[in-house]
Amino acid sequence: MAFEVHRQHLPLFEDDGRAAATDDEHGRDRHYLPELPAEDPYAAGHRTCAGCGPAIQYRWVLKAAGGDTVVAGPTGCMYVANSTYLCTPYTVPWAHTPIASGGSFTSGMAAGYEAMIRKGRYPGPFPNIVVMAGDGSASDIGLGSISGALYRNHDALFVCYDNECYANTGIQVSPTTPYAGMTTFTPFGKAIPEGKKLPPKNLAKMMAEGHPHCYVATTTVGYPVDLMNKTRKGLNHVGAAFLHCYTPCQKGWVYQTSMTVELGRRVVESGLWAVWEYDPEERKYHYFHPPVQRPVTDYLAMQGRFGHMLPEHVANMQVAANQNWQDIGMDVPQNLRDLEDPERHRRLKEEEYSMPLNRGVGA
Ligand SMILES: Cc1ncc(C[n+]2csc(CCOP(=O)(O)OP(=O)(O)O)c2C)c(N)n1
Ligand code: SF4
Ligand SMILES: [Mg+2]
Repeated sequence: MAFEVHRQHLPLFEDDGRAAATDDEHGRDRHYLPELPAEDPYAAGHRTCAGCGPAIQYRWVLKAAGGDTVVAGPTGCMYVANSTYLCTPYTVPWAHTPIASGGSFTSGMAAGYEAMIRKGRYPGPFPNIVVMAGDGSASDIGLGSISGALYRNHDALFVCYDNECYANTGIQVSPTTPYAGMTTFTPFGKAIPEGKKLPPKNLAKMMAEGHPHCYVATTTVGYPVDLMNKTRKGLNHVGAAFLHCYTPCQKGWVYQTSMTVELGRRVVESGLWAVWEYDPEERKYHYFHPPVQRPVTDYLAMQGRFGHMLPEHVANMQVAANQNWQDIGMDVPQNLRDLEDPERHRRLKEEEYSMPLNRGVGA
């Protein structure tokens, strides 16, 4: 006899456009949060760095998923820093997988729960099944296994927490490291002054285009309600879902620890990260259009990993950002077009250097 598999339905949090607000000018609360569940399946007491973006993402995703959840984590910071011997922050079942097998392990969990429920060996309902893999795992070493799981359409949420490097082994370059991002494998020097020459891999678009039956979305830790609602939509979707989340790495990117959430907004406002959702029913992308468009320097200047960039590198980055604005259907304002010219950056730098040094001390 086969038993029916009952699936959970998680209600969405009220958003009301406030998650998209970028400043208080519009009378909206910049870091608005609705009533959240009290449960915290990723509790305090882990050993990630202060300001760790992936830890913030883990907390919001698991808060949104709730107590009836099972989690897997491939090797990376979020495995190592969260599983010191005899100590774990999880209040829900969690398992480590090798870095290459986040997709296959999670497929097995989803198929296993389905089979056990059908045979009457697990009382159900079908739990929320989540795997959260780093960018090194999801976009590189474990890409094949996640793609396989999406292709076979296992009912689980596959998340890539993207800190744009192989952080855990010493901040090495990964396919999602941005152009000019300095890592221990892409140091800047005479031969390659920009550090990294290649642009980042567009992982989420690969996943959406290659697996059009899946729910696919991107988000950042700068938009907590968006992150939690996309987690819930991915879990409510019957079948495979993929969520790509921008998560700053304080140690690897070298910025002030309190700026993680701010970076999650600025990367979007500077056109370097698009927030969107792909709806498999309509087969359409829905792009978020931020109300503010900034020069890329507003974002780059906050991080030590970009401190070596020369005017021509900054201009290249602005060209890429302007292309991204067009790709999501937004106009490029003239001031951002002007910043495609390296000369403009050279002059701005000279003006900055020619200012009196004691201007900030009452002169
Ligand atoms: C097959 C394999 N190659 C290399 C490693 C070494 N390794 C452990 S963690 C890690 C970094 C993973 O990077 P990412 O997935 O981006 O997670 P992060 O550390 O950035 O959180 C690497 C390379 C490994 N465990 N297995
Ligand atoms: S190295 Fe980066 S990703 Fe790893 S725990 Fe520290 S801040 Fe988080
Ligand atoms: Mg990483």
